[in-house]
Amino acid sequence: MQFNRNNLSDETLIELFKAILFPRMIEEKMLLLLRQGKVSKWFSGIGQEAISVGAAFALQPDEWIMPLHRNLGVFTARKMPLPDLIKQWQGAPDGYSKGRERSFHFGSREHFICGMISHLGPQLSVADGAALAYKLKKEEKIALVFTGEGGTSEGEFHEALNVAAVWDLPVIFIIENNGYALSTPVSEQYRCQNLVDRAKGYGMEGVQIDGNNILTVYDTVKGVRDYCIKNQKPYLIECLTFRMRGHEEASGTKYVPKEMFEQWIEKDPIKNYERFLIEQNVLTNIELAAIRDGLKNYIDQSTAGLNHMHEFSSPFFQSNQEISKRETEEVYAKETVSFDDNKIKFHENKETFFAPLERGNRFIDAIREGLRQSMIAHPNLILMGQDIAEYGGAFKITEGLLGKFGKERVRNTPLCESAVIGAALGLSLEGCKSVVEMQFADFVSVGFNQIVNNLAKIHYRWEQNADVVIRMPTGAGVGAGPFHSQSNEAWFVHTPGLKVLYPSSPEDAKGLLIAAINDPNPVLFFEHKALYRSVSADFPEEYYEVEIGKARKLRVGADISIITYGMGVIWAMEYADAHPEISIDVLDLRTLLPLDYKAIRNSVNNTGKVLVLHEDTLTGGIGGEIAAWIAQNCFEFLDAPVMRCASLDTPVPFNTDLEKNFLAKSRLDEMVQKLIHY
Ligand SMILES: Cc1ncc(C[n+]2csc(CCOP(=O)(O)OP(=O)(O)O)c2C)c(N)n1
Ligand SMILES: [Mg+2]
Repeated sequence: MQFNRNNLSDETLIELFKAILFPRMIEEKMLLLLRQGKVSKWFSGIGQEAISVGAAFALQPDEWIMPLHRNLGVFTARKMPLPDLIKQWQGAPDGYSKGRERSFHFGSREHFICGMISHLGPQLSVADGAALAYKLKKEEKIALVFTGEGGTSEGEFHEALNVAAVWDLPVIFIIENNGYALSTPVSEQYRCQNLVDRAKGYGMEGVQIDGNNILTVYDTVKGVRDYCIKNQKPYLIECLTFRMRGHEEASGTKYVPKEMFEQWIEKDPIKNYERFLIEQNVLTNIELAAIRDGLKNYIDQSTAGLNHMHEFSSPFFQSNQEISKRETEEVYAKETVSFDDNKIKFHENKETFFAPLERGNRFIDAIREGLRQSMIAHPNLILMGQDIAEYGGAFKITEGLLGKFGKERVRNTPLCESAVIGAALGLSLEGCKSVVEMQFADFVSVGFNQIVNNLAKIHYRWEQNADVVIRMPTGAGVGAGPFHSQSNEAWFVHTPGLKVLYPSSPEDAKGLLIAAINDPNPVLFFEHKALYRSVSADFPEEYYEVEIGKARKLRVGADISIITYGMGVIWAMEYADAHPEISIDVLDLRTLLPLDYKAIRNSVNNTGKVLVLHEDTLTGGIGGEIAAWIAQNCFEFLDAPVMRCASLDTPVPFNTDLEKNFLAKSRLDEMVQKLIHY
């Protein structure tokens, strides 16, 4: 192995040596602790340390790194105290993730390390977002993200590299090509000669390097960092290396030919570097031994007297109730990460803030106005979506915003929902808010993983908020067929960590959208397409919030309650107007997660007969949840079973007659009559 010290001082060479040796020695100790049941299983980075350490050293300490499961060297290079890391590996309640996450699946704002989710690829897009924030704030920084060669087969790799290239983002993508993805060798993973060849296809530069040579890694990443900052471009680095242990500790390596180990042990990143330092007289054998002893002592001290993993006598755990209360509360963020207002400039004078509306009082105008005022209120708010800039979006909601706020903040995106939602999370790391427009709510399925696994869980896992609103033009009744008509709110209501809003009037649409943007948590904001231009009603001009989690009583009645939301509200009110002989209590939920149980109880109490109405299909719809809650909590008020009126359990049909039959509205009268006559 050829080492080139360039003009690195002896001190730097020695510092790098200590930094590469440290994770190796920690892992050797971890093997013992694992056998004693004192730490959990992890993914070994033995043999690959030069990449984690070399890359982390080439960055400034306040530049975000998105590591993966094999990157202990990143955590140690960022100087996370070993005793704290050990608590994390023990699942201790006072560890980085408070016992909520496994080995390396956590992050730390203090160390600018963004924790991975198990799905691997999503990290790549999050790095895009952090890099976008640097770019918008004109900071001379890059984000750096790791992937294994297996992870390069994920769609997210393609999406994230493409977005980084199209948006000229200063982000470094590092592939750690270690020969295997679990048991799958590279020959069963990809067909191109070298993974770095893909850089060209994305329109970015790339280089393949020896990932076991720490000086090569350090020097390359340093140079590439300068390039990315100067040219405002991304870069792909493929590091060739080898995984010297099983996929996960204790999972075996039977599938790896013995010769491979023999070949790669010769290329061990530490032994070779050590030899080089001795040959160059940078270190003597005595000094080397002293470094080892020093690290060993520190590791021994940090691990002395550890409990068995299951033996916490923790002051944190008092009663089940207290644990549950804290656990559920901490799923959501209370505050947003602070942001320096001066970094992204206003494109509109604040005086125009309360300028009178020019654009009428339709549902669509209310949403646009909510967006416009929020863009002024938050200079750190970025809008992203397909065709939202010049074109104004598929429904023209964002029309005119580009002219007021500029192309940096009103961003057309390539066709890649997952990368854009991941990038939105990356923006949050740097204190930026974002609103992502789905062209149709149906298309959120290809960004689903980022929402339900990354955005939704991140605050619970390591206290980072995801300050993202996802706008969802939803619903049927417009003859648009199975993939432009779905109601998919129930997918998200089932996911702790999200908030789900679904207004039915212009006033609520504007106020709830503003509240959603002000809220530091990820919010799914459903907008029924058929309401955009069909519903008009005055809404306040000022910048106001409608409180999240509060239902609205639209009509007080004594015979039956209709509990509903979205288009269901329009149907219920029409029905009530057309049937003055029935005294109907109508409750518009407005927020589906969290539900307003107090308002629901009130309505049940008024009538004793409840119909839950929604456009979504019946099975697994929110109606089931509400009905179950009422049965359990309001049984004494009930004079009839809780009934549900929902759309047919089929995809949404295209033909207008079929669609009419599909929709819940076609069964509303039947269900009301059934309930009344029960
Ligand atoms: C979406 C997804 N599919 C499958 C897995 C299971 N899995 C975890 S790590 C891994 C192999 C990853 O290989 P590679 O990207 O080469 O990284 P390495 O483990 O070699 O460092 C697999 C299949 C996963 N975590 N996520
Ligand atoms: Mg691999």
